[in-house]
Amino acid sequence: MTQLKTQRSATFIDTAHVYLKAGKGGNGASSFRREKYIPYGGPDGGHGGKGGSIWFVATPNVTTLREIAFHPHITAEDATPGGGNRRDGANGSDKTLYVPLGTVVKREDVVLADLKVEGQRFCAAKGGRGGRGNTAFKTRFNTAPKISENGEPGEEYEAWLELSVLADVGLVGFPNAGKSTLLAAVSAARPKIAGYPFTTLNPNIGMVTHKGKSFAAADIPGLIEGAHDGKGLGDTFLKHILRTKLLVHLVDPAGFNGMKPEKAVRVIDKELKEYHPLLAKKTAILVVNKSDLPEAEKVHELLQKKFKKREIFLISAATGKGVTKLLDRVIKLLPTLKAEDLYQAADDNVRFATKVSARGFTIKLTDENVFMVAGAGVEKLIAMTNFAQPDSWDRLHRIFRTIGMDKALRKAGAVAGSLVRIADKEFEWSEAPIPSGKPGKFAYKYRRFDEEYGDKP
Ligand SMILES: Nc1nc2c(ncn2[C@@H]2O[C@H](COP(=O)(O)OP(=O)(O)OP(=O)(O)O)[C@@H](O)[C@H]2O)c(=O)[nH]1
Ligand SMILES: [Mg+2]
Repeated sequence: MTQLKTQRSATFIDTAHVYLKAGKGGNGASSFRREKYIPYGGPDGGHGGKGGSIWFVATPNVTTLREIAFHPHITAEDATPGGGNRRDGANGSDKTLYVPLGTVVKREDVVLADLKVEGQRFCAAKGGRGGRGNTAFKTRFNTAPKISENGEPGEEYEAWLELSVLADVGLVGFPNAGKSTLLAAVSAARPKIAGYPFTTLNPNIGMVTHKGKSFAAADIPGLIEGAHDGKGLGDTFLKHILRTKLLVHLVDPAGFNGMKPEKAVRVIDKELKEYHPLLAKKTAILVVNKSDLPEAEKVHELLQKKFKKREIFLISAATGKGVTKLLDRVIKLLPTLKAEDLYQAADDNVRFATKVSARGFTIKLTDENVFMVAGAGVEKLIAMTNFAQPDSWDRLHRIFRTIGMDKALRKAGAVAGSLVRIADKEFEWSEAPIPSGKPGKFAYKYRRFDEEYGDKP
């Protein structure tokens, strides 16, 4: 934690909504060796390169998500296609973005990664694999394949990055209790301090060094009754202290807006608990601040009576009285406490839809009588098929038959002339059987509907 840099009261952008698009794999090539004196040179089409991936790396040198929030379109480089003479395409370069320690990456509310250790890397969007060149499709039966795959598209989605500050100690309390004054007294942070409520609008973090030990303390805006529900500056900042190990709860002996200190303590306790049960479980030290005020001592005694089980300190953040004793206690307590793990990052296998097999697909009939086929596997297959090659069409038909799509379509009511849509491609489904190599077997012919490539010859 000691690597955390002092965060002066800069605007604190703590979420970023980003669009990730990893690089597309390069297309494979279909080519044949053509050389003098070498008749019937075999296929020599190289494979496409691998598309670049997008990585997030945790570093203490960055403290906000500001940069990323301002440049939300994040792409990694596409790969280049393979060529003749077995030349493989070049890989696209990866894109690496540095994020602050404590950054959580989410996709549709699923936590993908929780980056809290320096140097921790997370591949947020995987580049597409390169399409295979026709060398890969050579078999004993087809020594001259005119089939090559297109590159796989890179992973693409919208992600949310969230930063919850990794501080060891969280300063909480009503507005005006002196939280910022205390942070300024014990660290190099220079938060705004003033004699009115809600002076602090954004969290501040400061490194405290005391008797050779260091820890990070976060000062968050004051809480009021109903804060967990969004009152005042509300719950926006409570998440920053979710991961702290220790709470220092500051109490103003003058109370707040006519509320007595004892009630004020209970209100804050309740707000913390309502926001998150974890906050109620954290060790919390009560600190009566402003001991230079005449009523402070009495309030301290009263609270000691009312909250017998709790540790209660009496300090003056302004004069420094009692602060050393408080810090002595904090550095003694910290090593005995641990921060809870808030998130369980999702399994990698759940994340990469590209690992889904082609067999999983659904068929839906739309109002316009189009059979919509959906499924990560079949969509990827379509993206990787080179529709300019008749042999690739045949290969697609064979795969469709193998995975049971013909059967499923017929069962769903498809007849000759029915339209079938998969990803961005539309086909005309024809019952007319065509001979398919092996005698006695029939293939169902999918015909391209649009004009881009013309019909299958
Ligand atoms: N007399 C006295 N005044 C103090 C002491 N500590 C803080 N104050 C004053 O209390 C007022 C509020 O202090 P802040 O540190 O801004 O309080 P805060 O808890 O950060 O308030 P918010 O940011 O609004 O939540 C300021 O006028 C401080 O000068 C203290 O020990 N003694
Ligand atoms: Mg403040």
